[in-house]
Amino acid sequence: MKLKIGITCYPTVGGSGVIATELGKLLAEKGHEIHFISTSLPFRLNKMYHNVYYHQVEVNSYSVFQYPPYDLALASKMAEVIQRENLDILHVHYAIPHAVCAILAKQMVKNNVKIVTTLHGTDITVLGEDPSLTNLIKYGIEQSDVVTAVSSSLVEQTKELIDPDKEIRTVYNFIDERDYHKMDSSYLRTEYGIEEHEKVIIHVSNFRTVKRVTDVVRTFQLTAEQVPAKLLLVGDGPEVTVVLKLVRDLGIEERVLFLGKQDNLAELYSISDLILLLSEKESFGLVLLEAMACGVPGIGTNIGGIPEVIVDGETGFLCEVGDVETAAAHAVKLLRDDHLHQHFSNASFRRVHETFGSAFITAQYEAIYRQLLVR
Ligand code: GMT
Repeated sequence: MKLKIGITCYPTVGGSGVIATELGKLLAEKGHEIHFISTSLPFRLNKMYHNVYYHQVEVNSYSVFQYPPYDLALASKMAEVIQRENLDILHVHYAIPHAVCAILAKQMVKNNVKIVTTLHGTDITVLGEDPSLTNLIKYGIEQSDVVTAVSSSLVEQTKELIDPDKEIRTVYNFIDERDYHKMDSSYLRTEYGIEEHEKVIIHVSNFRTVKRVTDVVRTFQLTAEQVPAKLLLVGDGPEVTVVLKLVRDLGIEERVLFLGKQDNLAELYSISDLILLLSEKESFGLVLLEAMACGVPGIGTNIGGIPEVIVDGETGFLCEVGDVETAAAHAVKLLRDDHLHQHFSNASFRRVHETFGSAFITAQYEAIYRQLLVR
C-alpha cells in the first residue's frame, strides 16, 4: 500500500537533514508519496521525483514579536498539509521543536495522523542537560506514536537524561550506496598538491566545539612526524579560526588543507586513507559511515554511538576523548602497513553494507509506519 508521508527536518547541512532527505528519496523510489515540510528545500533533494512535494514554512518577522515564530509557523503548515494531503504519517527529526510542533498540528486538525520521531542526539545530549527543556523533550517523545534513535547509545542516554515513559527503538543511520562508493578521483591528489608517497587523512564536520577538531590537528601532527601525510579538513563552523591558529602555531600550514564545505564527499573519501572523528559527543557519526562505504577506515573516540559504527581493531580503532597520542599511534600503525590497511578497508566496506545498508534501514522505517497504521 502506498503511504502519504510528511517529513520535517532542519534542511540545511547536517547529519539529521541528510538522513531525513535520503530517507524521503528512497521511500519515494519505493512508490510512497513524500511531503517535505521545512523552511527551505532540503539540500540533498537534488533530483526531480514526481511523488515528492515540498511545502515551505515561511517564518515572518512581525514587529509585535521579539523573535520570529518558527515553531508556530511550522505547526500551522504541518496542520495544513496533514489535512489537505491526508497524510498517514508525519515523520519528524528532533523531539524539539519538531515533535512538539507535530503534536500541536495534529491537535489543531483533530486528525489521526501518526507521528514518528527520530532522535539524532543534538536535542537530547545538548538540550537534555538544560533542565528548563527536559519536560518539553519528554512531552515530545511521550506524545509521539513511535520514537526511534540513531544508535543504542542514544537510546540509553535519552533514558538517563529524560527518563520518558516510552519505548525508544534503535534504527541506525544509513548511506545511499549509489552515492558513496570508491571512485577514481586521483586527479584531486594532483590538484591539491598531494605527493605520491603521502598518505591522506580526512576530517569532516561542522567545526563545533564538541567535534574537538584541535585534537584532529594534534593527532595529525604526531602522525605526520612518522608517516608523510596531508590532512584534509572539510566543513566550516565556529571553531575554524581556533583550528587555523593551531595549525599556524604548530607550523604545519603546508600539510593541512582547509577545504570548507564540500558536496561531493565521495570523491574526497576516495583519495583518503583514514578518517578521524575525535568528538566528545556523537550520537552516531554519519561521516564515518560515508567514509567506510568508500573503503576508508576510521579512528574515533570511544563515546556515544561511535563504537557502534567502528568495530575496534577490525574496521578502525577507538581511543579515549583527548588521547591524541593513542589516536596517532593507531594512525601510524594503519598507514604504515598496506596489508593491514587493505584488511581494515575491506572490513569497513563490508560492515556498511551488512549493517547500515539503505534497503535494510528503509525497510525498518517502512515496517514501523505500517505497524502503526494497522493498529
Ligand atoms: O553533528 C552535528 O553536529 C549535526 C547533528 C545533526 O543534528 O544533524 O548530527 C547528529 O545527527 C547525525 C545524524 O543522525 C549523527 O550522525 C551525529 O552523530 C549527530 N551529532 C551529534 O550527536 C553531535
